Amino acid sequence: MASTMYKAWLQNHHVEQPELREALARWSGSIVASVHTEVLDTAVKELALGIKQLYGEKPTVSKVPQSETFIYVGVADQLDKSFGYLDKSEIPRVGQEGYILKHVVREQHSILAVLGETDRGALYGVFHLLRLMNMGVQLEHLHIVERPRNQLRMINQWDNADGTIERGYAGHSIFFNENQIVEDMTRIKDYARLLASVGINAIAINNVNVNEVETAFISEEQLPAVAKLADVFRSYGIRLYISIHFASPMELGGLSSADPLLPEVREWWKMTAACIYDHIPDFGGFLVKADSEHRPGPFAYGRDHAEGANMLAEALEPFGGIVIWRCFVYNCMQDWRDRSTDRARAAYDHFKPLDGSFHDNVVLQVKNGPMDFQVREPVSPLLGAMNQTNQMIEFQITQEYTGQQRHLCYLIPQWKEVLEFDTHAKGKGSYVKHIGDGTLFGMKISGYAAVSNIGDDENWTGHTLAQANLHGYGRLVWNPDLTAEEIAEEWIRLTFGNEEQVVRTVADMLLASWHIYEQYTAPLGVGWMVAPNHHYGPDVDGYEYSRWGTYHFADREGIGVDRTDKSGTGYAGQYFSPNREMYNQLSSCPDELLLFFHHVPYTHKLQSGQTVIQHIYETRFTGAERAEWLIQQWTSLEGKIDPERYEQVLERLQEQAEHAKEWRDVINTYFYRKSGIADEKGRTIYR
Ligand code: GCV
Repeated sequence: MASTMYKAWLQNHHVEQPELREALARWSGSIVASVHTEVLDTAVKELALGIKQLYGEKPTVSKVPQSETFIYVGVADQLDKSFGYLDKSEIPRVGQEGYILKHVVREQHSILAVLGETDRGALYGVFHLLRLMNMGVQLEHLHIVERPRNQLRMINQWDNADGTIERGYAGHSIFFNENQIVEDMTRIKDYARLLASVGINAIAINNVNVNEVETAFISEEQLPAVAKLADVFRSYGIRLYISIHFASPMELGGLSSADPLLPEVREWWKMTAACIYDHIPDFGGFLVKADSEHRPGPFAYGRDHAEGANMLAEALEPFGGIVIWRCFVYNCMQDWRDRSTDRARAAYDHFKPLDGSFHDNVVLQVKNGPMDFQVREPVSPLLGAMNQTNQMIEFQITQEYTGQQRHLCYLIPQWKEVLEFDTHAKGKGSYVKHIGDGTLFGMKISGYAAVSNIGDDENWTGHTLAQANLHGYGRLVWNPDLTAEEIAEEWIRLTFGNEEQVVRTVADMLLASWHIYEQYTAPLGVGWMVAPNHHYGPDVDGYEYSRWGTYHFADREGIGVDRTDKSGTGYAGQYFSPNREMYNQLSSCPDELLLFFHHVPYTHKLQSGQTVIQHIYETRFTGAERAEWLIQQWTSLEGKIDPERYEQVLERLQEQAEHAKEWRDVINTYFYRKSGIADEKGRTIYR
């Protein structure tokens, strides 16, 4: 039997309360469905399994009703053929992935209908119904119409063929082992279930840094094994994508160049695409990291990103495939002495001039911030800056810079802030979420991608509470108007059950955790200050004299990066007005981003009224205290959470609290030594 850790938010806890059992039991005996596709088959099986786990008995599944009450699962265009209790006129258009959950009473029949316009819609509808059952929601008079707001709801695996995972903190890859694609697909199927249950519809299975073995995933030899992965994901409505090596024509095809304008290179990609679609007819397309962090790309041939991406797009176009081209492009060989280069500017400077030159089946994948998934960054100014180019937004679920799944850091509130940011690209109300859903500029392709946080650890995510970030990402990109509170509460109920004390306590912990992490790590938006390479733990000057372009410029007078138009790198000027002015002016720059935009003395007064130095001390002390508070909250739930998960989380929280003290002391001491200014409250700062 799968452990509670493993089942994550698909627990389907056995329903004990008699009233609830009685209310729901009437529908739980019988499912009616006319299964004619694989995905619909998945939907019916998931529903039957869920009901069995919830109520203890497996429902019957039949094509025609065998009792007066039943759940009907189907797709709209099959209705006439199925039976006459529902007709099409009652069914609003819900799109390719939407669904209706409706309680219908007809003559003596009481039907709970789960209807999609397509089988994928029906699958999402089933998972929604199971959520309601898990949360004890009344199903009588149910009438819900849902459709996802965003088109691409994607997961990026950073898994390598050797079984390691770049920035993975939860064990080894579930996809690859010793340079082979795994043969036993059980765990991959369970992952597909988790993803589909929150609406994910696309996955890139390998790291964007593509090494030798993964380069060959698009070869005739490897495609049969890749196709098996595609089969598993397909049955859950998820399309498979591959990260490719830009120089594949040389690495695999034996050509002497990968120049995107050479006819033989273009021909090679076309043949390769045809071969991929022979094996995987619904293949999604390519994810590409090019000319970034030493990856090959079009620059080597004097070509630009559009020329590179369009070549691939042309090869995929006849088959309906797309190219997802990442904008994480910057100079990673910077000289720290060179103050004129600003890494934050790079994505905008590279891509904005190319607006309008990408093919229709290219979409640019832009990281949420201009640097690299720090605990606090401004929203990337590239989002909104291109009104003739498909764009999607990239988040990082894996906690590379946010505690590596050893610290609790619930990221939904951070992502929510990004989605609600007003870019002013088309005047007031030009929110990032409307770039994500494509409506701001009427884009053909748009959506979200996020780097996964799972591995082969029993609980998938290292820290059991980090499961909430994977769940929350899916739910948020299904509907960006859900609040972080709603998403957290849903996850807790599905994961730990409906006991109110558990729900309230865990929600408080999750919702406070991002700020807590921010409080004891790098201050006021300046970022980094982590140990180089592995990025865990404090090292204030770890990157200060390196080539990565990630500096804080602290000296004895002050700290921060001047990115203003007047005296700095001009990065602030990449935003639309009035954001540009807001960031340029000291008086209006939000405190939490002050040091990202300005270099100020330690004695500078924040809008909060505190000086920068006192803020640094204050928040480090508070952050470390609040990490202890997380432990108190959790231990108040002893006996209410199963021992396995209780102990696992406790152990991580204890490590976090210890480590938060290390952060506190390293940062406080560093700034005390630099500034010579003491803490106003005289707390312990080591000399
Ligand atoms: C996959 C950061 C990470 C790298 C990652 C890169 C990227 O630099 O540290 O591990 O590489 O981002 O997003 O491509």
